[in-house]
Amino acid sequence: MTVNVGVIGVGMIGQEHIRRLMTTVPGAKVVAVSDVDEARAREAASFLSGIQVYALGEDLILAREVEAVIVASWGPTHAAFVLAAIKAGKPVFCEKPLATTEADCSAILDAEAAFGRRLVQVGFMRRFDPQYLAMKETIRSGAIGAPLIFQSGHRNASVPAHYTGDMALTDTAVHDIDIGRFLLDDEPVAITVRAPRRNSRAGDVADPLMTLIDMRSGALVSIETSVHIAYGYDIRGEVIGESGTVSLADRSEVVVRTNGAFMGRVPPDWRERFAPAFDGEFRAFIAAAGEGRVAGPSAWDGYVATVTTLAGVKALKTGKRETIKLRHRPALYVSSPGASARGVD
Ligand code: ISE
Repeated sequence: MTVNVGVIGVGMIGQEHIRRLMTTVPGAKVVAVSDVDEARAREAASFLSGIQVYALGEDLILAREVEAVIVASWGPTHAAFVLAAIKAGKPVFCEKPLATTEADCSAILDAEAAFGRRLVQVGFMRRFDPQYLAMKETIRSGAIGAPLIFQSGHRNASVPAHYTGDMALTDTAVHDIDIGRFLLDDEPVAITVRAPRRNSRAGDVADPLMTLIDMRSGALVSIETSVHIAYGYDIRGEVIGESGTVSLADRSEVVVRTNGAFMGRVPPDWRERFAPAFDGEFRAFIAAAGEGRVAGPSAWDGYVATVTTLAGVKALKTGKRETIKLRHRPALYVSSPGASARGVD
């Protein structure tokens, strides 16, 4: 069975998703595209056959040939497209952030609840990464005892020109926040953010940052973001438990020994590092959409991530520990991280 997909937003990530859907995801066919820049949409469509181009994302969502929607447009536009897809009863994959305000995230939760079942998958691809899944399985097995601390390191060699201000929280640490909830099966209750001496490459970007999140169980999540670190794209992670630790292993195809030293390879960017995770999230989306449902990270996960990053932006400004107040979790999302005994509302 083939799922006909419409893609809204054909910038770098949108084009990457189109390529993946057409080449590596079984059962997916991109049939429509839309972009705020119509010429760019036409150009993206010209590489594929039989694609409809829509000037408006709303029209793409309503188009008869479109069975599932991918939202990869500019963050502030996400909420309106996701709400329109829910209204149309179509499964929708939304890149992070789900929405840029708490009110818009909440409106999406309400719309899904009113529809009666989940239709939204959020693009937190790390949940499909084999290394993080192995960490999760180790914690679940009890091998390291109860998890007490998750230390995450998120390093980008560089970031694009449109990356400004506090995006290290809203665009970068947002992934660590989500994977921290997933690994610890816990919810955030407060956040503190400290900015040390700035990287001289960083311009007006707050970089690096150290973020500390208190979780409901009392566990701590610490996140180091360094987004101008030049040497490569490096994702670190370790969970410290009561009787052991589990960490992401360094992975390199080769180890080179020369001149009294040894070296491995660091990927240049997230496209390479998380390729298997992106494959996994779209396989899951298309397989579920083929059955008229969705799986993977939910609108609740998108909501918690946005509320947490917004509290982080405030904490960076105030220098204080800011409380994170989550709304009551609707029944639709009981299987989300934090819904266990420890995290129940
Ligand atoms: C980018 O938007 C991503 O999602 C990448 O995973 C992250 O590493 C990068 O910092 C973000 O800008």
